[in-house]
Amino acid sequence: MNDTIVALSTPYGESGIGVIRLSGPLSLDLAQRIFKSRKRLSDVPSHRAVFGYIIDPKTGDRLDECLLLVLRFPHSYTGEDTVEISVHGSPILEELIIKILIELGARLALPGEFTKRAFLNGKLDLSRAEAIIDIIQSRSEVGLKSSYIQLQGKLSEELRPIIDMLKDLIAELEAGIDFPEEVDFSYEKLEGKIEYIVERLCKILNGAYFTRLYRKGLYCPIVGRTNVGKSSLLNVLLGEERAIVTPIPGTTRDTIIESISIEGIPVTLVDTAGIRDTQDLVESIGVDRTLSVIENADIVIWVIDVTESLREDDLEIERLTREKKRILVLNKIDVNNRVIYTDDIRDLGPVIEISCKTGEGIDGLKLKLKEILGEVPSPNQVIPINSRHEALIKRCIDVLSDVLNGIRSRLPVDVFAGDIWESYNILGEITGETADIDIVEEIFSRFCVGK
Ligand SMILES: Nc1nc2c(ncn2[C@@H]2O[C@H](COP(=O)(O)OP(=O)(O)OP(=O)(O)O)[C@@H](O)[C@H]2O)c(=O)[nH]1
Ligand SMILES: [Mg+2]
Repeated sequence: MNDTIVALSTPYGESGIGVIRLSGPLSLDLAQRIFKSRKRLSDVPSHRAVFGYIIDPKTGDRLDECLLLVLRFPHSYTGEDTVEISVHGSPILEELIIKILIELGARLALPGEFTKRAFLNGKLDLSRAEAIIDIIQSRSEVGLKSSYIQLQGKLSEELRPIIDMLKDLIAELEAGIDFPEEVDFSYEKLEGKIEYIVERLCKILNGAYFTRLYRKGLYCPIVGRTNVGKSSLLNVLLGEERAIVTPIPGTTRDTIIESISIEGIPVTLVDTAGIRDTQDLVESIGVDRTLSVIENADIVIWVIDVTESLREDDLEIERLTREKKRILVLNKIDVNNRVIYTDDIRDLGPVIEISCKTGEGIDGLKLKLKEILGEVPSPNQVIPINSRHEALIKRCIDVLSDVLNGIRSRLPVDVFAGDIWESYNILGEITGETADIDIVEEIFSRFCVGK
């Protein structure tokens, strides 16, 4: 980390301003060589912006006017000397400045490298660094709030005392193994402590469902056989003519994805190709996609046409969605020749009657979705944990359950001491203190360049 990195930190393309960021020991020196102002940068205090000119160091030509911000070690985002140069947002100019800085000795930053340096310099732990990606990628206001709470370190705060307890336990057990006469050891006390830790971990795990809900929302495909009105339903829920609707069965061939918001939670609606046995190649690819969409669904909206009795294709959908939470939507209730009624299919799940043509029942369907969402707590009542953390905590609970079994069977301490070590290592992967370099690399590679 003793080199100096540079990247454009704003999106590439014409814009009001573009920010070029330098971080590392040579930041101020390199910036000084392309920058002219009344004051030398070495005399500018930290967190101060200076107005000046970008110059070409070879010719001395002025390239642009700019504002330059000096952030000195250790009080910067990365924990190193950092310079942020705000220039007019021209991609040609930004590229030229970066090229010159590289010629002078800087290196182009890798994706997420500024944040990785912040992590390696102890400015952030790993779970907080991950929160930064989530903030950048958030798709809803609640998702943003939940990610910000993670950035503030709520998960780390919850884990800290648990990790410390495990560390103390390990020290105690090791002392007990080495000097059995001097340490008074009790299975009961150890059991109590491990039970307490497992309980705390289970409580943290409860946050996973809601964190996912805040950040990703509900994934909610609209499925059914051809021509029942799936695309019509997508359009009414969105309030716009998004998908093509025709009386020809097999109109929708690809999945169409759109989002609506219910009580601030993003609900991703997916219009799918109607399921039927088909010889048409394009349509059959569409049908395959529908099957994988169903697999990932949180809730399935199963649309049934009330003007025709259930066919083999409908029964196929019933089988495919049986294990899922689903809402049965009886569509086309405006017509006279109705043959299916709620009582006929009540056993298959909650039923809502609608007409996409008149709009009848649509509010009822939205209410039903809300009901399925249930009481969603506000993000500050939930410990934010992403799927990586969730998997690690589950693994940790498994390992500690084995330890508990060992304790209850009164096995010798050295049999399960290793598992306690392992549980400590697993939790350390969340904060980063015991994370492998590969894991760290993988996490930071998900960032954009310049962050
Ligand atoms: N009367 C009546 N007709 C409807 C209603 N909803 C849809 N339709 C008609 O049913 C036909 C099929 O509608 P789509 O929305 O294209 O059906 P789909 O399920 O998306 O069909 P595929 O994409 O082919 O699987 C169209 O002619 C619609 O106008 C409704 O509530 N009442
Ligand atoms: Mg369709």
